[in-house]
Amino acid sequence: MSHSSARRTGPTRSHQDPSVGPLRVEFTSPVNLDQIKDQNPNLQPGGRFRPRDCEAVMKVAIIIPFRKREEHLKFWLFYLHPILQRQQLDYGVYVINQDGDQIFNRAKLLNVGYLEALKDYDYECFVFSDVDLIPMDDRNTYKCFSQPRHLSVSMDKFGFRLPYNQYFGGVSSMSKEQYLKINGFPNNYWGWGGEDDDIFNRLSSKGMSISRPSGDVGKCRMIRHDRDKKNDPNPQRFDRIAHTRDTMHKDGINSLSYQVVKTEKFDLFTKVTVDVGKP
Ligand code: UDH
Ligand code: NGS
Repeated sequence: MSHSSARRTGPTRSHQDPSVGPLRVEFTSPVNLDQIKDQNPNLQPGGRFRPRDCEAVMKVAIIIPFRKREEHLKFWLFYLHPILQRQQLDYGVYVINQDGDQIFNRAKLLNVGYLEALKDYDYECFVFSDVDLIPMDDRNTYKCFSQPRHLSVSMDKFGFRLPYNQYFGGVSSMSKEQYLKINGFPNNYWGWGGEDDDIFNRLSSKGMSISRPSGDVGKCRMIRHDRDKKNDPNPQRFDRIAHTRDTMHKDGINSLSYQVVKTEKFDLFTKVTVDVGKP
């Protein structure tokens, strides 16, 4: 089961290959939940896993902000469960589903995911992932590092490079300590854009730097989609990110309020449906 014993033999691999390296990722034929369940017999209810024959690398909660993206979630589960198991993580998958039809609030959902996952288990690391991003190399380990990690560094839609140096969107990870040091994430970015830049500002204001995999290992694909309803660009985002340092101590995990509507343990993930309110 050790990574070091794995050998890379070619540029492309199937996601089921036990060794590490580049993976073939495509979204042409749909996948179904029963098939994914059959292919992952070692999962525990709620989308939990821990390696049987060795001590896990880390206890990781994967938090996915979500609303009405069922097809994307199936691809995510199809690709990620085998990868996360090969990475020997003690992990759980939490889909944080925004209830109702108010404006979407990605960062607030991530805050909810942090707290709700901790009610389940003593997680030490949190990976925050958009539902439509799939890594193309399983050496991109979904764990935490001594500095906050940006994992989706080389996305197909940006021509496999960073769109800008401070970009922290898509998939990132933080230890509990790193997350608490910045008072979690902002709760008041309603609609699209800027919340990831606010998180970057929080980290840099606390003297942290961003750790990243190489461009090669950090390659990933985004499932193409149209703009969602109720997630139009937030006109306030530029003003907000200009003031992160002034607002971050009163807006974050210490000011988070929400109502859990229901928590469901499915075979492949735990779904927390939550009312996060409105602007
Ligand atoms: N998300 C949902 N449902 C929504 C909105 C967002 O699940 O209605 C989640 C999902 O995990 C998504 C993430 O929030 O991956 C980020 O939101 P986003 O997909 O809106 O951000 P992205 O940058 O798309 O991927 C922006 C609009 C792109 C329009 C492209 C037109 N060709
Ligand atoms: C920046 C946004 C980020 C966003 C990034 C990539 O401009 O939130 O583009 O967007 N920041 C602001 O708007 C202030 S993307 O090309 O993925 O749609 O993540």
